Amino acid sequence: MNTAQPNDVHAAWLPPEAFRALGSRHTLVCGEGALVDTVRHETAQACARYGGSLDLPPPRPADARPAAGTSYDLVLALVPAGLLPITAAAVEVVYRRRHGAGALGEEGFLLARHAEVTVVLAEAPAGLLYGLYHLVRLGEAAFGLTRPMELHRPAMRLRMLDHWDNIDVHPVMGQVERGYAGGSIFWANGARRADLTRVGAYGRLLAAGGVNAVAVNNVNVHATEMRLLTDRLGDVAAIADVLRPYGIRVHLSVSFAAPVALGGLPAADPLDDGVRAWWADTTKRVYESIPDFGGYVVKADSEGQPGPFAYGRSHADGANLLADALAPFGGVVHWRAFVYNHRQDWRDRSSDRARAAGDHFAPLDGQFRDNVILQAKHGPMDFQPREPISPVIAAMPGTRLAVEFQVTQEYTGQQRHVCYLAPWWSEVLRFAPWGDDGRTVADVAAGGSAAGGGLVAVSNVGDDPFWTGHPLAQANLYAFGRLAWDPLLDPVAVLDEWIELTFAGSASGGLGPVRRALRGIMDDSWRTYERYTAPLGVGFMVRPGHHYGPDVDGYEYSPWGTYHFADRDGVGVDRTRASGTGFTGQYPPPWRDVYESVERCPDELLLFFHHVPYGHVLHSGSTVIQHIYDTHFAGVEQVAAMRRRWERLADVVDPGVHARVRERLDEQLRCAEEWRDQINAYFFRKSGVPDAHGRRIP
Ligand code: GCW
Repeated sequence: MNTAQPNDVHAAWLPPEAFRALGSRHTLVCGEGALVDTVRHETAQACARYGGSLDLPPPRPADARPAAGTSYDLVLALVPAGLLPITAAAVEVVYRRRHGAGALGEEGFLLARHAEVTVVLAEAPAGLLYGLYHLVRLGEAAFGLTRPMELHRPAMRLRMLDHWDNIDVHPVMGQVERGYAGGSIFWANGARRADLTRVGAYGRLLAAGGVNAVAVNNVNVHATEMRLLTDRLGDVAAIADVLRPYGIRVHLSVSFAAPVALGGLPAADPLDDGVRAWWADTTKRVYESIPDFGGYVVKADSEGQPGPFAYGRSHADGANLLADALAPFGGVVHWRAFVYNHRQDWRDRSSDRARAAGDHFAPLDGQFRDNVILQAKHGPMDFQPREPISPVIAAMPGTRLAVEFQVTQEYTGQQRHVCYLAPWWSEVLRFAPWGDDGRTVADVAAGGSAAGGGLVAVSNVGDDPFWTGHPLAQANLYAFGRLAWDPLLDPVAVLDEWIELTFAGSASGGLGPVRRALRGIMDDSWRTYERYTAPLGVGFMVRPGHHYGPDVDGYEYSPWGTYHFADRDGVGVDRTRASGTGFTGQYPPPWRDVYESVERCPDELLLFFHHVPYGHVLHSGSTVIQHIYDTHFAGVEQVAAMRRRWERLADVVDPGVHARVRERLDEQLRCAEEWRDQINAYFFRKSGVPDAHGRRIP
């Protein structure tokens, strides 16, 4: 195993310096298994660099008494173990008395400081690995004088990244669909990469953030990629081998039509015995070569992908077919709820893309097998910078639900713009669909007494030397894992963690100036992005196809169902029950009534739910038209300020990183000005209402 970075790659959030505190200690690691070996390996490397030492205790009988007289600074131990030194044994006794065995679960760990020794205990190997990376995050603070005992367990069992990576370069979408960081780390030019060092380094980064599952290919499954399930399965197994030491399971996107395309069957009808046998047999083979395979991801009857509708069957029939094939091996199927008609008639005002997932899936609640996870995008449309939550999340109490985010910045600046998304995700995760006293979106994804579906996100990495194109976009990948582990974390604190880990030791003059500058640039960057793009939740004013930059009417007369309905009098989509598409009725109370009411609807979602005149007065006191002008002028000024802040770090951070971010900020400013001018000009021309402050609108 090699935890070294490939030479041509920047270290992201685990540079060697992040291991200084750990590496200068005298450490004992107790336990067996591949993930414990990873812990040893990480510790040994850190010690080699920073002068500490690592003890590998010889196996002792289970009834051995605690070893006295040892002087470790740090003990990382899988319990129960009979060989703990006396300090760690004492911590174990307290833990058992307080919590009882099993409280840490498969992935949890405990951190304590006792008699000047830092102790990390876990009951399963993955827990020890997460404990190690937690220590790295804490740095010297892990070795402070006192620390109360802390117990850490992930809120979500499944914390997963989907890759929209293709094996063959797709003529329109390229190697990575919606990828903004170069080619795929898994695939290049029609084949698996021979050198998977980069994949190992990726697995390590993900483990340090808390991610434990990765789907290695695009949900739009094309002909070559389809064969990963059968004759190219060896490629998936090779990737699984490299990710396994980091506690990451591999999942595969499969085509619903595979029995036809790969198996030569006449149809893929989910109720056909031959089709069921084909999936059962094919899945058995997958587990023969990858015993810890995670499962399948399916996009069916969506944007041209095949699905059960072709056979007059429901999505429950389709999902259960695959679930039954996976069940004997403990696998799951992630069945995506992103199903809508992309051949809509824009003249038909009654159809509404926002309704689609709810209309298709809510009636199927209770019909899915236990190992089906219905994967719903967090909003009803498509990863816009502002949407309400998808009502599907609140409509299916009898179904395991996963919430899907988009780390890759398709609609949020494509990794040319700084847009730290964790505050947005945090808002979504904390949202309480049944009102303030009820469960949150995070609670739904985590599951109650039954297992939840967890969190999934579309990854943003590629073979770019900075991993994510925009070096600051790494923070989104890190934050996704952290929020999936603990959705209540403060996104600003997570950003701080990322800054500490990433720039540890490499910033001349200490971390203070870097932290201040990055906080100033990133904390509010999602809201800044929102300000200079489509206003008040209306969404989709982007250029069709590639989705970068402004085009107010780009999708206005298109079949994709993405409209704003601006005319000379007003703008917005009437989704009320009273006079519109009725979408508000998909929410439970209180939101069905809050969103229904033009008075009560939150400003930031007003145009998502209502068509209002330009003179409509917002809660903020501003009119809609003046709000549009003001936010667009302000957004651009904020980007200019970001750029000035970054300039001040010119001699402070790595020159390569500095140059790359500067180049991106230049583009962000150019593009934000373009957005401002197009949006302002468009609405000025439509409405004829001048800016109250007389600023220039072209
Ligand atoms: O956001 C849209 C993208 C498609 C993507 C689709 C999906 C993988 O524009 O490129 O396809 O969502 O989520 O399936």
